[in-house]
Amino acid sequence: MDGTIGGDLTARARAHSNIALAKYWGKRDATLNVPAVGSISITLDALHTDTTVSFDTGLADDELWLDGREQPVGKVAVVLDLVRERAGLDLRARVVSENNFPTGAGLASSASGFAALAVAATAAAGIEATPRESSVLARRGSASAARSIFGGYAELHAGSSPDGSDSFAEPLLEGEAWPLSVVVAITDPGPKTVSSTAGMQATSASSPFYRPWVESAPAGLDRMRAAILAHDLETVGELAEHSCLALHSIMLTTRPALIYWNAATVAGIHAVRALRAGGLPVYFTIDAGPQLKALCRPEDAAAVSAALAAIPGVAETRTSTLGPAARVVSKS
Ligand code: 2P0
Repeated sequence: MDGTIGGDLTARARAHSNIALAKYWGKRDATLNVPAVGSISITLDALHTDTTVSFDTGLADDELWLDGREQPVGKVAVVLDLVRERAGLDLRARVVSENNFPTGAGLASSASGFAALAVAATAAAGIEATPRESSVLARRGSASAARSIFGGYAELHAGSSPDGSDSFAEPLLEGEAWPLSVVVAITDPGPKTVSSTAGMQATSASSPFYRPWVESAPAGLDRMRAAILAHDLETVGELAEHSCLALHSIMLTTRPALIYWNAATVAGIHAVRALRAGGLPVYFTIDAGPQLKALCRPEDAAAVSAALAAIPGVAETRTSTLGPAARVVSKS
């Protein structure tokens, strides 16, 4: 490709958000964006990003339009540069991205966003990429995005190679093999005040519990993987809650403290535990934001949603089943 064919290097992709059941927080290599620990996630059908990438001779600089507003390009340029390098392409790109859910609020918009970007940019540049290559590419934008390349259950490996090439996600189990639901309770749709990247940098620099977190991660991943493959909701749920609370323990002991929860988040934790005490198998998880996600069987989702929606401060609930892999939806 010689970069002279403007106008027709356009592709649109859709990728879904994901929620980690075994969490990642902290980098092994900040420049290459390699996570310090592995993680295991589920991809959510109800939350997605649609991204169109157009490489265009008429552009002097890359542009990013997110939910209708122009934004600083940031790490989008890292992903575009890698694609340009592989394709031998010397054209700037316009990236137009839309989320069907609140952006930057702990609902993994960077995961779906960078996964959609990686897939759309590769297709727009006219090059082939295996899912593993797309996963590595998406990871350069946001580590959790490596997991959103896949549907169902996925695992992101921390890897050990200095160039980060063995830090990729791969499918663990198809969603259809073990359908679960997630009820998302949105307690504050506004963007978080401390980004995940800045927050985890502060945690690794200052929490006394960060090292034990990194050291205990492999054993937690082994247990979570086995429980998912055994379709054992009780164990998956117990491990997911523990991983979530361990994550928030290192956040709370960061200096200055990262307190992502609000009152409704805490009320949601108690509501989930009360439902469970009443016999419903439901488990919570919370990311870098105040939203609570409740994991349950599809047949219990309506009862879980009703209980969470009744909490003062819960603005909205959204119920999701497990979602598909990132994919190209159109190309010209
Ligand atoms: C996770 N989170 O495993 C953890 C749990 C939030 C809490 O991955 O710096 O947006 O872009 O790699 O992937 C959010 O962090 O951070 C995240 P970067 P990312 O889902």
